[in-house]
Amino acid sequence: MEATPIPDFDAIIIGAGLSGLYQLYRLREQGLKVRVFEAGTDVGGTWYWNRYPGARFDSESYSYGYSFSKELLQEWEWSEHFAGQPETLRYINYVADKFGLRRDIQFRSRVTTAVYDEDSRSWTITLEDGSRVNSRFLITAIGPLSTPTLPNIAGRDDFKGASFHTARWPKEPVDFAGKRVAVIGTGATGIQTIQTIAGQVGHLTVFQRTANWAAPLHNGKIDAETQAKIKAGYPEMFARCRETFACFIHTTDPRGAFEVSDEEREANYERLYGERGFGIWIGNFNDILIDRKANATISDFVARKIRQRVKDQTVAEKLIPRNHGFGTRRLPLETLYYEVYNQDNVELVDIKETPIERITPKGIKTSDREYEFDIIIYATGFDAITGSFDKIDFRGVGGTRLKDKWKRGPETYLGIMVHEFPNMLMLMGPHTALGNIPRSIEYSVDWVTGLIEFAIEKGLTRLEATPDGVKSWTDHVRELGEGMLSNEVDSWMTGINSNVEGKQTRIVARYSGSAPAYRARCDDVAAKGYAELRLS
Ligand code: NA7
Repeated sequence: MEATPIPDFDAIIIGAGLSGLYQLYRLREQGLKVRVFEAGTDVGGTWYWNRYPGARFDSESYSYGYSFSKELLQEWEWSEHFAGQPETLRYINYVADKFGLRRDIQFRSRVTTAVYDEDSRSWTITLEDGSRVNSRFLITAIGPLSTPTLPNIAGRDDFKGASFHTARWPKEPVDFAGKRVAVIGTGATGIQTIQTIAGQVGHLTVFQRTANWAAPLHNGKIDAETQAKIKAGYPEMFARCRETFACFIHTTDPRGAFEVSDEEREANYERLYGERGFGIWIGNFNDILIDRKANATISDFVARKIRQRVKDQTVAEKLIPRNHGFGTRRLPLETLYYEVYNQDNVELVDIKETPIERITPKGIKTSDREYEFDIIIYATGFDAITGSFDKIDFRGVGGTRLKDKWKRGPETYLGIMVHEFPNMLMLMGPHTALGNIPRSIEYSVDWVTGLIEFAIEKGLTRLEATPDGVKSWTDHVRELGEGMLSNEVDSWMTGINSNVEGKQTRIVARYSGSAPAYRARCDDVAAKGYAELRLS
């Protein structure tokens, strides 16, 4: 009989972003042989790729960093309440250097296929250059928003000027001075880009298909006194993040919007509109995201703010969303975004009124006229959550393709495992709690590490989710989504991407229960010796 080959590695991790780096750190701590494969030329994932002007946190910096190392927490100083991308990338590099992570990361290495072999109970991955590597465990750390999509508009390649997708921004600075610039897309990315470049360009034209609700970020520098308080208060702050619904520092108001008087409600909205960060979204009344009438009160409040901030009322009306309520899509946070439209050199084109017909060599042609540009910026988002899985050909038991298995939407066990894909573990895959993402990452990585440790201790070489386990988790995730207004709206959170074939039907791609409930469920599985899994 032929000897079963010994895998090259105990674990392969795909991706050197926040998830992949921490997973590498934890598995190395266990003494395992691990290799990370990363498509980019350096660490950082989302923060490596998204170098567009104005890219920045919407979570408070200090609540976003890793919490696993006390030393790191004390050494690193965030300069702003919401750090910009360059600072965040510096931070991630600092972490990689401090813990010597780079030596186990292979850069410029895009994984194209991952195939499970039953005989050796291992995964073989193939890289773009054709090389192959084999491992017992395969961990995907490929990010929920990492496959950018360009708009499906005819003539994109005809444009003679410069064009960029925000998530593939060049490392060299782009000079906007005196340039005629177009931005297509007004999601969180488009809004950050627009407000940042509006003061640098010659002329800016924003092509908006759907207006999005946005609220002020209220960023600011962190002074020495606040810095000291932050450092002293880390344990309490992380404890708080563990208790809140989505791991942010903001706690949902226990009251409903109609449990207070009209004056009190208005005063509360006014206070939240004036406070830093996601409070107006996540720290608001407990029914604004589930009750239409409650939601209408905050939507009406923010609409009034837009009308006050934008001078031309025709433009203001175009910027007020009509097809969804406040907070039912991911809320962009802004800094003087609405005021941009008071500038003489900025124009808003509503492409529902005058649709884009094509990109031309000179610019963009709508049903109304042709606009000429030097630069076109595509802030058109991502093939979210499942998109990065679709790009790798994952083959499980008997050659089963993950893409086929998930044709009608993802089916997972705890968002971490898939039936017929033994020893494959997903970080921030579909059906997990996202929220303040590094908090969710640290939990998932610790859970996955615990499972691998358990397997090694018990001499187990095959871990698989059962069909029952997958069905019950997938049903649970669907049930949790019922009644959430966000699940009745088209957005990346409901798996919609107008530019990707087959992504026009809403799916439940995210776990929308509370993070503490998610952790309690996963902790229980671990405490019971992972008995819900098929182990051998
Ligand atoms: P989003 O939020 O998906 O926004 C993409 C934007 O691009 C949105 O305004 C889209 O309009 C617009 N878009 C997409 N395709 C087209 C075409 N073909 N024509 C015109 N306009 C188009 O992506 P972001 O990058 O802003 O943010 C993603 C997440 O990253 C964000 O939520 C944060 O969590 C970080 P639509 O609304 O679909 O009509």
